[in-house]
Amino acid sequence: MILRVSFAAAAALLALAPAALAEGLEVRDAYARASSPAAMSGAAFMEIVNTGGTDDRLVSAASDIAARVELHTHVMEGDVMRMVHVEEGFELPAGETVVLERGGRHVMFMGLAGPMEQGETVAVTLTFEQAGDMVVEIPVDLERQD
Ligand SMILES: [Cu+2]
Repeated sequence: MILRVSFAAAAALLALAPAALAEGLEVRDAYARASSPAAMSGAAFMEIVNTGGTDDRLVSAASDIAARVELHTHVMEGDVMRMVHVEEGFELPAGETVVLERGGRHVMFMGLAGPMEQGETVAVTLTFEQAGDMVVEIPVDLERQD
């Protein structure tokens, strides 16, 4: 019972101060897409800028729009580009910008709860090793090519 109460208090604090907890990290130019209205999966792309003096790491992502959210990258296997789940997350060296982009690293939504509609936004919680949780509102852009 005591554990449950203190967990709730911690969750409330996270909800109140996401920006402060993610100090030193900035998410720019984020967008999300699915390949078709019937698609069961989608992805989000963005630039993550570590403006602080400490190395950090994006360890996980979560969202209500999908049953599972994973951090993925693409690897070449012979002539075939394949997506793989990056268990250790994405390293964010101090002072550097890490780009999540088509054909590269991305946030993967698996088992979409519904179609991703042009112009909607999806709320995604990014969890960083040092900075904690950051909630980003990511616009759905089905037309963007890069
Ligand atoms: Cu993927």
